[in-house]
Amino acid sequence: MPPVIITTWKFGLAAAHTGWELLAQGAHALDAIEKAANVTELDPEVTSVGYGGLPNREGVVELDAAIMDGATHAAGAVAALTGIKTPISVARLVMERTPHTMLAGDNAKRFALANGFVEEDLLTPQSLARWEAYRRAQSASGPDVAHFDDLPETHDTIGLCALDRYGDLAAGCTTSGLAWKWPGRVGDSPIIGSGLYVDNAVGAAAATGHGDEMMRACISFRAVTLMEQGLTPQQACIEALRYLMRKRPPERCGLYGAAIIALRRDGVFGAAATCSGFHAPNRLWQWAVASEQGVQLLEGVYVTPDTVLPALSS
Ligand code: SD4
Repeated sequence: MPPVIITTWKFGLAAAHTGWELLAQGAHALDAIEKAANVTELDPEVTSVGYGGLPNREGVVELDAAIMDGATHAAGAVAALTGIKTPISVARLVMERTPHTMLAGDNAKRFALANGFVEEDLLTPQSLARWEAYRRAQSASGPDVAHFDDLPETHDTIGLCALDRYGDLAAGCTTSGLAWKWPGRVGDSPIIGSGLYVDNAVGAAAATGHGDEMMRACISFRAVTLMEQGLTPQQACIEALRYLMRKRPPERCGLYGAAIIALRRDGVFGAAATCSGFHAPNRLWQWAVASEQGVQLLEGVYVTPDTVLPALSS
């Protein structure tokens, strides 16, 4: 089986590259997902994931992450984790060393520290300066920032799906969530079925965007289920978003961005995003693919509730 890894966003290129190198050397999909996600988590320039991620409204970086193994259907997640740079690796240990699927908050940190992780300051000078600017704007203009999607680079998750040479799939998701979120807010990313889902017999999916909307529609589970019903990965991504927009129409619920990537067990992949939130020149829906054909950055497709499904071609 020729391996392939897909990731959300342009900043996922480096992760895709690392994941692909591991897969090409014979790594299992689960290991490729974790190590690839770590690349983004540790990059201080990525302001929406791991170290350097923008904090909550009180200036605390709270991280959500999850990982899921197609071979065993096991999953692990952490929510509102503070002080640990690589939350997806903690999520993996939740999967492997506890009888549970998710640990949250201070007790997730206690678990991480007990398992050898080191507590570190996740704020960079840049993310601290942006939080201070947000605070100044708040005191000047009023109580709340309602439209997260209006703000550049205030959120974006790296979601990843991989297929290894043994025919096994895995998926991962890691994020600092929405900048300036309420303390304790948990988004879609660590929720199995929302931020990610994988069924080795079908395929994998991972999501990014406004989690408070997306988690109401379990869109990763939906995309995998749609593939199971015979839709292509591209069709499944489009249809999962059309479902979300039927239930939560942007004109009624406010503009929000939502995007999803999907990888079928035979290596065919697809992706889609809502127009609202993800099509402005400074906010294109881009995603990365790494395979034997090299590492590519792709854009689109953009979906509205009226989008017609493309013909079933692969
Ligand atoms: C969240 N889904 O916490 C994440 C953020 C994100 O593009 O992916 N934004 O809601």
